[in-house]
Amino acid sequence: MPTALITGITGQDGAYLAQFLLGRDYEVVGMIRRSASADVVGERLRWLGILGRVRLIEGNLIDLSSIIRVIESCQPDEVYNLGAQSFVAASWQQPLLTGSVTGLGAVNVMEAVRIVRPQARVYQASSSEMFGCAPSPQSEATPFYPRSPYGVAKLYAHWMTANYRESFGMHASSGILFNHESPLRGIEFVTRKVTDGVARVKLGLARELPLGNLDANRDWGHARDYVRAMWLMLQQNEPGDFVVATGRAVSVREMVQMAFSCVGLAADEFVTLRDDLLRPAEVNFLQGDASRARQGLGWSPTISLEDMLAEMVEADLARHRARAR
Ligand code: NDP
Ligand code: GDR
Repeated sequence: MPTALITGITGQDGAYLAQFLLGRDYEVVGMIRRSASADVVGERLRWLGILGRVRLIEGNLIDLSSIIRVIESCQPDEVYNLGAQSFVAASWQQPLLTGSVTGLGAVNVMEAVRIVRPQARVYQASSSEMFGCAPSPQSEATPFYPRSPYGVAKLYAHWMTANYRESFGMHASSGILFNHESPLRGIEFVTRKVTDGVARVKLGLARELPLGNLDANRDWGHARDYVRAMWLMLQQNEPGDFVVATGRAVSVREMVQMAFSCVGLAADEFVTLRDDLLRPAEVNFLQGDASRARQGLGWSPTISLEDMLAEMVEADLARHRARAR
């Protein structure tokens, strides 16, 4: 039975990846950071019904010795580094923390693997934010131009992944994933904020939904599809970099309209614009070209944006109804 170590297992992707790997008979180990609120750790794993099936070990991305201990303890065959300060807007408020966790944290993981378990295959969670304002469609060949402290930190981690691959012969791959969402998406990200807002409005719990820039375009996919691509990268004989995207760009405005239409309401009646939700620098247009992943990994997305938003709205309606009981 192969063993996989996931950093960031308590996040959206970590939870879906754990579920995916359990379905393939992996032993799944998750590194979690110590919390004073231990009772809420693992909410997403609980939601998927797999909390009791994964082994959780404490460690922190900014503490190399803790990662070394985690790897010594579980001797993983595959390491998925999904842990990060991943909220772009917060990266201007906490640029140093973002650099430490999202950038240097990835190097700590690679150092720990190099020292303890160099034969393990490593996945680094890179991001379309690294493209920033580079022209679309963006592929592995597109020059990077990050626009946020988060994007810059991810770009550092991305190049360090390539550097460990080239310097030490490690099987280290970088997945350049475009936005992917699900009912387990953090409430601060725009799709989930919107589907939660739609549910509140529908149930009479709110009368408006404040948003920032509606003109940005994103290439949105479903996290369930995207964790499959992560795994596929580590099953290849050779490591590499892969863009993972749907190839369809949709504006925030259109996405909001789609989400409200799921409950038969018109977005214009509820959306308000708030300047304090605008970012110091914006990424205007992301649209990925995932040809390499399609050809090299045999990967393609299976869930449309419309179906995903419907699933998310349903889940948020159910959450609010359950709370009201
Ligand atoms: P989440 O924000 O949902 O999860 C982040 C995870 O990182 C959480 O488990 C969090 O733990 C953990 N974490 C944060 N800081 C530390 C730390 N210092 N030490 C250990 N763990 C830490 O992110 P997603 O699941 O959405 O994304 C997974 C990865 O993929 C991230 O690296 C993200 O940047 C990247 N990515 C995501 C995309 C997306 O659209 N979702 C697209 C491209 C890349 P805790 O629960 O304790 O906060
Ligand atoms: P992003 O996702 O920054 O692309 O990063 P987010 O959902 O936060 O923003 C997408 C776009 O929506 C606009 N927007 C708003 N965003 C938020 N969060 N809240 C609002 O109220 C709002 N109004 C408009 C934003 O300005 C932006 O243009 C996500 C994260 O998961 C990263 O970790 C990941 O690397 C990238 O996707 C790919």
